[in-house]
Amino acid sequence: NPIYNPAEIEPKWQARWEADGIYHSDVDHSRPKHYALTMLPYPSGDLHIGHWYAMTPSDARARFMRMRGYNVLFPMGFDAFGLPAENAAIKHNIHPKVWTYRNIERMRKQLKSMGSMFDWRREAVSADPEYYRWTQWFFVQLYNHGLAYHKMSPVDWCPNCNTTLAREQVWGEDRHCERCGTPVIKKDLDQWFFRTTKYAEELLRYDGIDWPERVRTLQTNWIGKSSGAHVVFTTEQGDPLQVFTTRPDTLWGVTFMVLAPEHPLVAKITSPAQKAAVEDYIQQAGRQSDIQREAADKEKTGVFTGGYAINPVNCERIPIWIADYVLVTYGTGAIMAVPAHDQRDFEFARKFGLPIKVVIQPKDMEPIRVEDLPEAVPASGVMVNSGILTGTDGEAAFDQAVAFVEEKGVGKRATNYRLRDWLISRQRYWGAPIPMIHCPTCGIVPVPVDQLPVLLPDDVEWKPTGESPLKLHPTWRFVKCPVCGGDAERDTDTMDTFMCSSWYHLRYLSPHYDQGPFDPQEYDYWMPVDTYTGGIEHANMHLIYTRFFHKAGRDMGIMKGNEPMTQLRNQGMVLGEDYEKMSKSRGNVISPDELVAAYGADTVRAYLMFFARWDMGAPWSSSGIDGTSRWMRRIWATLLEPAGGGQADPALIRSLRRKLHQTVRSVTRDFEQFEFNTIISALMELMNEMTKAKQEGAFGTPAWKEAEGIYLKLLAPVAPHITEELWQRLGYSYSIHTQKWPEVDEAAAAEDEVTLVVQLNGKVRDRIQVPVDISEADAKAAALASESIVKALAGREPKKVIYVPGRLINIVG
Ligand code: ANZ
Ligand code: ZN
Repeated sequence: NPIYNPAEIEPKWQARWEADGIYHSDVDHSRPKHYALTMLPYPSGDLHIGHWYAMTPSDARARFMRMRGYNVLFPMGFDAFGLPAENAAIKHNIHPKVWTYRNIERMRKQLKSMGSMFDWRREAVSADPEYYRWTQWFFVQLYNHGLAYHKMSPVDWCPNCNTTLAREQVWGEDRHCERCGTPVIKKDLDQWFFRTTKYAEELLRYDGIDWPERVRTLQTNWIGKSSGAHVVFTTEQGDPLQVFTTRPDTLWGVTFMVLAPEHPLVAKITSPAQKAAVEDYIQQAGRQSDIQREAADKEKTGVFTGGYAINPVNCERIPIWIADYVLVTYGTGAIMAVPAHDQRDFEFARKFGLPIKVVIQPKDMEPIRVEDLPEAVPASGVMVNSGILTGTDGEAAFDQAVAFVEEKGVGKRATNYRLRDWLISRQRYWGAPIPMIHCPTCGIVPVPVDQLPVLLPDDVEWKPTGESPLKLHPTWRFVKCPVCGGDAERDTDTMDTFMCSSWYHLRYLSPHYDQGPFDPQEYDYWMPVDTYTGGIEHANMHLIYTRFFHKAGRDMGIMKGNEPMTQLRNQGMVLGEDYEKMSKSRGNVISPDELVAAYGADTVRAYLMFFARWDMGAPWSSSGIDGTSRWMRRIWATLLEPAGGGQADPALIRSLRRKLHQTVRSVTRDFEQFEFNTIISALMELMNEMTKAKQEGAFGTPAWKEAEGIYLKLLAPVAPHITEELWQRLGYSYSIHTQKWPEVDEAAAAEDEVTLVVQLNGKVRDRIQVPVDISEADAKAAALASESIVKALAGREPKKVIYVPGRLINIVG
């Protein structure tokens, strides 16, 4: 008998499938379409077990959808630009391009070793000029539509990576760089931004998309919408000083104002006597992070500016302070302080001896004595000491306050978002060059689209100088202005790589198309993405950027529909065996290559689907994989090794077929619902049942042949190689992967017996097992024979027996 040897059959079938192109996503117009997308990897060098954990079930599900009769597009590519390549260049003196493409080569091989059904003709690599030509093209479109703009702004700067970092790339209390751990500093630079904030409101709506609640909540919090009002105070120098407040109803309780230390009016309002203290404080605040500054438990600090403002609702003269708990990046960077009702303002007032004025009397509290207040008073109740608002409460007070300031022309209703515009510029080499030209005469001019791509030069030196290596290139940046023909310079920054990954799902549609970013016909057929799978850690950046990108594309007439991805599902994380996150530095990384060499890809795939709930993840455990491996060998032997038989007890056949069709039902449902571990356990159970049936003579019967065929089809998406091999050895025609998914035979799947509830006068007394097709008379007789009924009736005749078929019998007695 042949033995199961994955090392032999896996490469054999992979080569055959590739040669035959059985996974090409061709379109048969009689079938519905399914675009299954899994997040593309960064070519860091090696595929790790986390990639397999994410991708195997996605692959299995795409295969399942194909067998279910869909035209399936399941592409793969590489998010190939980015810092690690450049850091490797500096460290190992290797060109980022060489490093990146070498890694891609290696990872592509690994991906193929999984036996995945990726259609490699659709591969897209974001660092290919034919790809980034269109990334640049999108940039120009956004610019032409007013969605990209240039401005000087302070940025977080990593002095080690020599680059700006997005807010999300700065981590921890000490504000370190996400990639290298170096503390981040502030720097002023000319930068490109995309107007993501224009879409803040629309991004809060998730109409028609099936995305996990958790992701929507993360996005909603990230966008951070607050409703309130802008109110304009006036400084004594006569400058308007606008604040954003969510509580305009507390305007009569304002006793001071606080500006962020970086606020532009600070210098002007500061009195000569306070100048030294103010400047000192600004210095000190600049060294801290927004997170540190916002921390609720932080001891309040601040300095009086010596300046005053006038409160527009009651003309009171109030002092202006600066303090680091007010952030320059939020709202207007200035607040009206209401210490009686805002805890941070309360602490500040107590610390610096500033007045506190109660303007809201909560309904369930004694009249408040300010001197005794231990903390801010909850800001809900009836307005007091508030001019025209006095006596009003709740929302009415809010609305009246807004109406009042609007009428006086000193404020209006306003909505504020935490979301910032997307900072695109990176002062690095290995990215898509920003296709803009700076002309001393014409200003900023986009590179004409017929001159795209602006190619990255190969001959650069990446010394960590703090400047973009493109700036140091002897010739690259010097160009003629496309408008006036005069001497001009290229923008020497490259784009944030999140720009590349915001539209890769579109490049897959036609990766070599050269009339646009994608072939519109392919777009019309395949888009939107039907199922997107990947990590929840992308909830805030990639998944917001890609939605923004799609909506902007729609408004520019390039894309269609409101959302790029209809359904999103997130996998959990595989931790190290030690319950820690897997990382090279911890030395707890599990290499899929070694596992494949030891067990074969099919076993690794099945085990990854089995050992944890896919959406939860779990610490890796090597011990369980042997069980999965034994199961594979058992399948091989049970289906292949001949046995006597050909005749079996009809009851045995009946129960084999019942189990078989119940498994078809549960596996189908579980694939639909992304519940992969239960697919494996159901298939293991069915194999147990089949092994038993084989021992009892079922081998070779029609029911056995049915079970054998269906078993292989159910397993095919999980373990593509062994199923193809057995399919062939058992004499079926190639390929199992183009077979139709099995249908449930409902009659076969039905249970033989049902449980009837037996009641006496409406109270449950017993439950009995009866054949499904029992007659009414037999059912009643069985109920009356129940021990507890016999006892309860004690010989009496029941008055009436009511039978609800398949459910219950009620005895009235
Ligand atoms: C007066 C007031 C009274 C406030 C009260 C709150 C409660 P969210 O909900 O997060 O949007 N604020 C405004 N800009 C700020 C900034 N740049 N840095 C720190 N705090 C800022 O919070 C809005 C509230 O946070 C605003 O409403 C303002 O304080 C403060 F009983 O104004 B409020
Ligand atoms: Zn010019």
